[in-house]
Amino acid sequence: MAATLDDILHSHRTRRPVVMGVLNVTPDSFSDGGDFLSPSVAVAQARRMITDGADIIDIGAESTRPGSDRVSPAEQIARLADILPAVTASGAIVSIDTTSADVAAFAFDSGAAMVNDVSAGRDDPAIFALAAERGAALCLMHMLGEPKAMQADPQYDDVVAEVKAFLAGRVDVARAAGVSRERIIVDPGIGFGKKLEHNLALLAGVGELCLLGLPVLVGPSRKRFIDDVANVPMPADRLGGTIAACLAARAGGATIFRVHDVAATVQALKVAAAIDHAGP
Ligand code: HH2
Repeated sequence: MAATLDDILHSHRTRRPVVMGVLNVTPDSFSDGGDFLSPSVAVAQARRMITDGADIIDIGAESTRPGSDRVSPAEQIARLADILPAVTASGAIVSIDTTSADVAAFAFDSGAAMVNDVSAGRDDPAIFALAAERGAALCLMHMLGEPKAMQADPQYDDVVAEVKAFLAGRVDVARAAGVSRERIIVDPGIGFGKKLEHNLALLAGVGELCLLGLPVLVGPSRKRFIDDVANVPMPADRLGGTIAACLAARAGGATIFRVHDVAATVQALKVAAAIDHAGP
């Protein structure tokens, strides 16, 4: 059975795995750009991910891949207008992947229950008050720099400690704007201003992020670090690496997995849980 929003927000306590299926309504996303621009194809993809076991559909209308250009809120809303309401109407829990309060407001008006903000409220601080007012769930992600230049030469002394401190600080800012702690999810932002060693350290160090006492989301799906490790140039071929990363993060305590390939991820999480239950 698909998780409720409460199940998702309590997943760090229950250890229930939650799968967030990615639906990019963009011409330029790094792995599925242009695939789901047509409303009928996008809605069919959302339905398929739900059938495959997705608990949340994360819909984005702006690519944040390295080097990407910004998309205005009006253009994001135009891309979403025929798609997001149809997905919420099908009963799915919808998350809007945006850093714009205007786009989030449109999504909430159309039935979305969550905002996934890769800038953690730094792009448009009004997003916190809006999430608070609507009682929405809020995912705060770490990113070093901006998508345009974030992969230029990211540097950290201690990436896990720095990401954890950043997230703790953004949680405080969100709470000061009225967001309930019970509605917040945190995410280390795999691939956002990180070299290979940083992505691996964060996946290995998820347990440290879990000490924040909030659900931890990870989004390793099809990302370039998998190519760096295993020489897989085509994003669509990176399923094995995606699953390995999800299972490693799960072992560290992450409970929410943002992926393109829902069925295979759900299968892997079920088998991992069954093995755990059989253990001593
Ligand atoms: N990754 C992407 C986009 N949004 N949100 C969260 N919370 N965590 C992530 O790791 C994350 C995210 C990038 O992946 P994708 O949506 O497939 O690509 P693009 O940004 O090119 O649309």
